[in-house]
Formats: sequence, C-alpha cells, structure tokens
Amino acid sequence: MGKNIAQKIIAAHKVGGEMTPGAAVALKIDQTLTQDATGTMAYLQFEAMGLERVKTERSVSYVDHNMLQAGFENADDHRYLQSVAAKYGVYFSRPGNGICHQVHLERFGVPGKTLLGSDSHTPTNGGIGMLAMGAGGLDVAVAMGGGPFHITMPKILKVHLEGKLQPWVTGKDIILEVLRRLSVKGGVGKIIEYGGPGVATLTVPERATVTNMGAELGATTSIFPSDDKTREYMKLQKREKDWVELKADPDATYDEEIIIDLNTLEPLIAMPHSPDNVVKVREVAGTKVDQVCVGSCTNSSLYDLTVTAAILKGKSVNPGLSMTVTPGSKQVFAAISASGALTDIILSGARIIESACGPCIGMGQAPSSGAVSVRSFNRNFIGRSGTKDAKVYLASPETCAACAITGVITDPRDLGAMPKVVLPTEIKIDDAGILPPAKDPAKVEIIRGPNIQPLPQQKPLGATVFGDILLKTGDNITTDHIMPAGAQILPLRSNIPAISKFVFYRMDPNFADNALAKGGGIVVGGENYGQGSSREHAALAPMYLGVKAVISKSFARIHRDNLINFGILPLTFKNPDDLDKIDANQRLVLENVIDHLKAGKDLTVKNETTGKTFEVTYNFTPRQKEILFAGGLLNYTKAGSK
Ligand code: MIC
Ligand code: SF4
Repeated sequence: MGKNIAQKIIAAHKVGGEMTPGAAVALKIDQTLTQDATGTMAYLQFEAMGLERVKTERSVSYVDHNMLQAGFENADDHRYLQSVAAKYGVYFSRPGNGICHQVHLERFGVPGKTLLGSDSHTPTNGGIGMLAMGAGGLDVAVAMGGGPFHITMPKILKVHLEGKLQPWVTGKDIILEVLRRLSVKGGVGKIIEYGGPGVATLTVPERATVTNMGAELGATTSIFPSDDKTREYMKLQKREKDWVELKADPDATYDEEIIIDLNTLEPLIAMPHSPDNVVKVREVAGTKVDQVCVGSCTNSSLYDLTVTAAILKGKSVNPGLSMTVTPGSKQVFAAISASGALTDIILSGARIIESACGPCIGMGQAPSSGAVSVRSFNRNFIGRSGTKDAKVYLASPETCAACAITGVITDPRDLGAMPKVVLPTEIKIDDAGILPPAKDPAKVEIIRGPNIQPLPQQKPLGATVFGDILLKTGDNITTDHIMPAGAQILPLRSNIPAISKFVFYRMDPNFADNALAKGGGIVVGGENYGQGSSREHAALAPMYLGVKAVISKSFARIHRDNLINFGILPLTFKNPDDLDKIDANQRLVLENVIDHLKAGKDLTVKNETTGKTFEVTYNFTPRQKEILFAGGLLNYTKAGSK
C-alpha cells in the first residue's frame, strides 16, 4: 500500500513500536534545536546525563528569546549556552543571528530528516518536508544524547489544496482558515500533511508560515512535500545538495481529509484571545488600531518584509499607532538592507527591532492599556503581549501593513492593486553568526553565572498521592497561563526557585505561596490543558512547588509529556462532569497508585472534604509508567534506560 509523506519519514526513522494510530512509536532524531529560554534547562539536563558529545547529525543552540538584557541574567544565560555548545558539539547561533525556526529553515533544515526542538513552533521546518516536532527541553536533551523520541502514532490529516491564492491573500490566511475549521484542539493526535495541486503554487516561506502555526492546532506536526519550490529555496541558500524530493505515493491514504480552495480564500484575522477565533478581515474592518507588529517566526521572511516595505513605500505609519518590524534573521535583515526595502520601512516611521522573538513573547513593546494590536504573529493569548487588557489580533503582514497605514483594521484589498514585489535572485550567505563547536572540547570551560541554578530533583512516585486542590481552571488553559513569560519573568528561566513564584501568577497571584505553604497539591482543569508553548517550566516549576498531579478533561501533547517527564501525574476524568463536583481547597487522596498503574486499572479519587469519590483514568505507555515511578525522565535516563 502506498505511503503518505509522514508515514515515509516515520517508517525510515522508527526504532521501536508500531505505526498504527494511537500506538507508541520511537523515532530516531537526526537534528535538534534549542532556544535560550528552554535551552539552559535542556543543557543542564544534558550535562546531568554525563555524556561527552551530542550524538545527533546536527544540533543547534539558538539565542533569540531573552534579548532585552535589562539585568545580568540574560547575558549570563547567553554565555553559558555558548560555552556549553562549544564543549558538547553543538552549533551556536549568536544573539542577533535570528529566530531559531527561521534560521534553521535557512541554514540547516533537510527534507526527509527528523528534527526535535525545545520550542513548539519547531514544525516550521515542515515547510521543507522535515518531520519537525516540538518537545520539552528534557526530551531534546535525551535526543541529543542519542535516545529516540517517543510519540503516540498520530493520525494523518490531509489538507488538500486546490487552486491558487488571489492577490493580497497569503499563507497566513491558509493556516487561519485551517484554524477556523479545526480549532485549537483540532490537531491533537494528528499530523497535518498538505497536498494537492495548490501546493506547487506556494513558496517555501509561505509553506513555513502554514506549518509554523500548525502548532496552534495542537498538532504533532505539519508537513509539506519537498518539490521544485523547495529545491529553488535551498538553491538560494546555496544548499541545493541537501535537497531530496519527497512526495506522497499516488495511492497513499489518509485518516482524514479537508479541502481548501485557494481561489476563494479571503484575508482572515484571528480575534482576541485565541488563534482559532478567526473571521474575515472585512467583518472587523474599521476597528481602531493602536499598534501593529510585523515579525515573529511565523511571518518574518524576506518576502514578508519586502511586501511590508512595498506597501509602506512612500507613505507614513498612521499617527494614531506605533508599528514595529522584526526581521526573522540576520540574513533577512541584510537582504532588505541591500535591496533598499529597509529604507522604505525606516522612512515610513516604523520602528525596527533586532532579529529576535521580541514582542511575540512579551519582551518589550507591550501595548498601551486596552490597546488593539494587530500582529503577524501566531499567538494572542490573554496577557502574552505584556498588557493584560490588550486586544491582540493575528493577521498576515499584508493586512498588518494595511492597518498601519490607515489606522484601522483594513482588508488589504482595499488598498487597490498589489504593489510589485521583486525579490533578489541571489542573497548574501554569511554564517559568521553561527559558531561551530570547539575542536578541542577538553579545553572549553563552561561558564555559569549566579542566575544558573542547579536543577531541582524529584522523588520517585509514592504509593499514595494526596493534596489540596490548589487551583480549578477551565478549558484551553495555555502554558502562558501556567508559567507566564515576558520581560519580568523570562530572565529567570535558568533559576527554578525564582521563576516558580510566578506559576499561575496572572490567574492567582497567591498560587506559589499557597502551594509551598500546603506542601504541594493538585491542579484540576478542563479540556486541552497545557496548550501552546513547549516550555517545560510549566511542569518543572509546579513540580518544585510540590504539584503532584493534574486532573483534567484532556491534555495538550507536549505539556502532558512534560508533566510525565517531571514526575507529575497527568490524569483525566472518566466522567468529565466530575469537574463540576469538585472545588479549590478540597482535599483529594489517591491510594495504591503504583499498583493500579502497574495493573492498568483506573484510579479512584477520594474527596476527603465532601466524602465523595470519582474515577480518573490515564493512557500511559509502559515506558511512561516507568518514568513516573522513577520520579521523571532524568532519573529514569540516569538509571540507564532510554
Ligand atoms: C512561545 O512561542 O510561547 C515560545 C516562547 O517560543 C515557547 C517556548 C518557551 O516558552 O520558551 C514555545 O512556543 O515553545
Ligand atoms: Fe519566538 Fe514567538 Fe516564535 Fe515563540 S512564537 S519562537 S516567541 S517568535
């Protein structure tokens, strides 16, 4: 039987398990990437494993998130990351070289290979036909050490693209349409594979926008074929030798399929506060805008910035708003400088920010109180921008630029004919921002500042799990709710005792104090608990505070894995209505946990406050059970298991 692209790559990398949807499968990882906000922990964990060199074909450490350097913390992290990379055989992309996913696409991604990254937008490289997945830092550390990555074999959903995008309609509008149809939990347990005649009409940067924001569907990853367009892109990067063709067999089958007609697609926009809250731009046109931001790993390619410049050329940013532009990489920055596009952006009055995540993760450019901010980014969760009552909308760079000129939400088609966008046929390739690992690792000394605190340890799982309900949450709680980021908190990513003070901070400012005073406890929630970022701090910091279990209606994949990796039990209600029958501060007890898990039996939870009981279930693989018994993946790996 013919195979689709995802099945081909999985079959070629399978080192254990079964390829039937729902079964456990272990994959060999060819490449890894880390970024600084998750990377310091990943490398501390790698160090704790006691290996001498990474065992992957290519591992790259990027610095792109923590760039404000308002104190010594960020710079200390950068120095640690640079030294640890040199010692252990990792390429180091220096601060200023660009956003991890954009730079990886440009310089390292290879069609048909596997990539594991400690960032949820790692699927960006699916735009060139990689099987690129996000994971917690600890999973990436294990992969750097040569261990496989364990997933539940996803279903493959085909998005069949027909026709051709009309002027002013973009890759961003394709993924917003997919989000509109499937929702932020529609991709859970699935790989989204793009196919059909429409694929050939899309460039690699357009495809990468689509696969990047597939993370917002909760999907394991998203992938495009590797075809002539991919070859063209790799040729521009002077990496044509890395190109291989990759396509689904003519008789390939899929578990599900949806069809999108590109001809009829219109400019779309995600409204506050969820990436799937999508409507046509026309439906909200006229809304006053206070801020516009173009950039982020979703939309900061050479094309994105060139088209933004072409729209702004000869015009001024509306006096009622502030506009920022962030090039995705040094390569893009240099190319818009050489082509003159940068001059058009500067003259328009837009503010240029260095190549980094910046406002996307709330590192600067927090909007004013109650502001409407239209961004070409991928997430608009409440408070993520740094301003709790800001209203963040997500749209294409074209829509953003149109809003920047008019001062109100504007369908770019109302600007008239598309400006002519001419991209250079050749760009300067300069890898001076990427430092290869040291030739003589023994001589490299790892530099740790006071912000780099040792990893907290977790004890093996006890037979009885008990504690008060510390917090009861609703559906779609994001890791931004659990462990917020932003300029105040992000610098503490290497210091778990310090960062843990901010767990659930925006939902309950007393959460951390309360948890510590009670000696830990249990968190309960609704559907899709832990969606969004891959940050393992959303498990590690609660672990430090003594959180022993999370009971919810369902979990997002990466966060569930992170909870297991740090020895916190992710359990689901057998009867979802039981959530309504429990409340914060009630005391829960689960007995004989280890025996029940070993026997595969559901667990009974006794609510000591009400005297009632309810059942919870789980779907752990034998390996996940062993990890939980050991008190997390690090203990499990140190004991010699993979
Ligand atoms: C994000 O977009 O939320 C981040 C910041 O890139 C995270 C990683 C992190 O929290 O460090 C992600 O997407 O995984
Ligand atoms: Fe950085 Fe934003 Fe992309 Fe996350 S989504 S990697 S914060 S640019």
